Amino acid sequence: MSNAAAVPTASPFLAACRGEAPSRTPVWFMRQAGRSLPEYKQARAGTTMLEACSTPELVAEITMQPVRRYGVDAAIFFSDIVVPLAAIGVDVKIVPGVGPVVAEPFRTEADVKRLRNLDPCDVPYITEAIGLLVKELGETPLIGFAGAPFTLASYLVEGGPSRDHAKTKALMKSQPEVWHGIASRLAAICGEFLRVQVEAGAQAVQLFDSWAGALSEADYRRFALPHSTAALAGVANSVPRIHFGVGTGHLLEAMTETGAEVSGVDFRIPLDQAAKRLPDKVLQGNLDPAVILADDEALISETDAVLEAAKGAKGHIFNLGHGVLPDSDPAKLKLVVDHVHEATAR
Ligand code: 1CP
Repeated sequence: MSNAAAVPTASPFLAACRGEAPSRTPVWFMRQAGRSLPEYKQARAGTTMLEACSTPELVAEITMQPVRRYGVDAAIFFSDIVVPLAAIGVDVKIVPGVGPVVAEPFRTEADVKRLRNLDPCDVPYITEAIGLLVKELGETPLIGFAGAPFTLASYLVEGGPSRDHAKTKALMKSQPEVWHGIASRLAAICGEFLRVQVEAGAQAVQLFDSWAGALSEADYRRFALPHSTAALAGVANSVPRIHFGVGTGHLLEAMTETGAEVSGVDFRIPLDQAAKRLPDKVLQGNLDPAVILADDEALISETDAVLEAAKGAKGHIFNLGHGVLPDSDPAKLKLVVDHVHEATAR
């Protein structure tokens, strides 16, 4: 059963995802919900991140905030990559200013069994929040998301955020069967988490493999790619799938082997180069998020440079090359949205 059929192709975002010609270049921003918006800080006051993620009215409100303020062409569901892990009973907290912290890291054969499958009944608040959003969003599509198995596993194995992912890599090399046990269970959890969101009405999904760039191509192919492919298979032939990683210039081609329709490109690879390497893919990206902090003249010229570089691509969804930085001025993000829309209206 696909929800995509009911969606008007008038959506520039969905048209671009499908490789059709949109009425203008669509734009949305990774991490557009939360972070820099004053109305977000107000809505979140006194609530922990995971409490907020399991409160449907709050999730719907925070998801809507950037849509109202910026007029972006898609909403991204307000949640976090660790929400499905918390939902199956993993003791994970999101510590302000740090990120996800896991009380008992996963490093042994016995730990593999601590990862049970996700059941839709574990996340009723996701279905409920998306139900509220689909009504409120009208024509604007909602993007559901999940963390890719490698990125999620890195939090589980390290116990929290890590620069070098050393314990994760050591586990892969010394106990590959434990690694594949953890990653394959995570793939099933991610796939189900994406499926629940699509069933509830999400019209596209993004798989965030934020830290995959830490792997060599050979290690990516052996330890991460099969699990990301399995996660994305859960929603194949239903909605467009976007696949994104940071510092993954050396993995661009390998990452397309997951089958995702859209390749997210970070700000380190010019889109014209990405287009030559991936002629069959719609590209998403890739303004450096730091440029949002530059003056208006630089911001507009860098935005134009991204639009120009994307001209050779099969299709283009304008975005940042990674998430909105916390110090970003909302007025600058609005300026970018308006400029992309005006410059590309057909
Ligand atoms: O637009 C949005 O903000 C949508 C919601 C969203 C998304 C898509 C959040 C809310 N998190 C994410 C994805 C996410 N979470 C990723 C992938 C995207 C990326 O690379 O930016 C990752 C790696 C995480 C893990 C995570 N959760 C971190 C990063 C820690 C690290 O390793 O450096 C952090 C800081 C969080 C907490 C979090 N998630 C989201 C918010 C608004 C917050 C801050 C919570 C707070 O203020 O307490």
